[in-house]
Amino acid sequence: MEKIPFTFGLWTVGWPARDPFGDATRPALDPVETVHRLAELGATGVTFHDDDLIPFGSDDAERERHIERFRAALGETGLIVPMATTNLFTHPVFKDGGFTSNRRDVRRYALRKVLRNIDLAASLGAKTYVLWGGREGAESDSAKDVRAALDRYKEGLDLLTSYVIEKGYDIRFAIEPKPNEPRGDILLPTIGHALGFINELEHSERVGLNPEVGHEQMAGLNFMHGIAQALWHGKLFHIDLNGQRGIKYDQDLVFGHGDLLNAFFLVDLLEFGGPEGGRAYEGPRHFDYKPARTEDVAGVWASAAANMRMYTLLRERAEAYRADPEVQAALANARVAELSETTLGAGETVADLLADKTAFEDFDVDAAGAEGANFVQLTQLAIEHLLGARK
Ligand code: DIG
Ligand code: MN
Ligand code: MN
Repeated sequence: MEKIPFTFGLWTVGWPARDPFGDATRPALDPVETVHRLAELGATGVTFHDDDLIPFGSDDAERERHIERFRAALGETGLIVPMATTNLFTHPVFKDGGFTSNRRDVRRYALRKVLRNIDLAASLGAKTYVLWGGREGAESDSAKDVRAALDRYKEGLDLLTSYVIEKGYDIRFAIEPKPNEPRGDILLPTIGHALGFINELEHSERVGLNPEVGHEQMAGLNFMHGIAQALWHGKLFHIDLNGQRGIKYDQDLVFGHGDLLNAFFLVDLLEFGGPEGGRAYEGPRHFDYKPARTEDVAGVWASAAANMRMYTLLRERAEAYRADPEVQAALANARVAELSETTLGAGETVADLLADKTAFEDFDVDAAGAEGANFVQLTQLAIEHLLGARK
């Protein structure tokens, strides 16, 4: 089997576990050490926010030193940088957002900060640039003119896409939706909102999605369904994998440590949902998670390994599920493949449909309504594979 392209953000394993209610429980991690440790664990790439790599406020000489150390570590390990992003959420200047701050001067500063990191991302070979608008939002409905905010968001995206096109960068942008936290209400809160917004952009072909498991689940949504729709639109440019246990604060758990069954069907979709049963998504399997605040540094690396193990085990289980003759029979019983048949036959017109008495006048709705759908058996079989009760 080809190597699964697992990637991690520097900020994930490097989280010192400071939260709104407590101090850090772990020391800061040197990005160079992270690169080496992730390579040892089997990751193929690493991602970063500008400030993860270059401390905010560094002068040019310090900036270059941090970048050169990072490049050297990449060279020594062979790790790649598929994605980069910008921190537009930590410094107080962004307390009302970056692209959609009410303050014009802050919006201009935010765009400059992104443009600078896009240049670095391009020099490192990144193909995807993520935009998580964690501070783009409001707590007070009177404080943010949402239509004006969307105008500014569009203005920002149109500027950035025009910039990468003019520079000839092989970079696409991926919006990462999230419904709330740290803002009371974040703009572009779900995959659906972001898809609608992308349609209005000048270079919409350069803008897609970076959905995160827990963020859709914080909104009570089915993440696998969201990914399926993102794929249907051709807009799954990247993905943030982690775990979430219900509608609560953003837990950023290890992948699969939340809704395990949905994680199973997500991996099944990504790995086997494509043409001829191949991959539906070829991009990085990127983990954006937080090692629990309770863990020490050894626990951090164990949790990083756990993400990859969870994905790999779920891939194995999904492969066995699809190969199981009983599953295949249950899928046929549930008429799952029939949904892929067009409702009208080739060349059939509305007139033909109107003339077809079996479609309406002679259709036995009671018999159809009485027929069992046989769906529960599919879930049972999936869980039995997950539990190792079936091979
Ligand atoms: C949080 O889920 C966000 C930030 O960590 C980052 O901007 C983005 C990158 O995947 N995810
Ligand atoms: Mn998250
Ligand atoms: Mn994320």
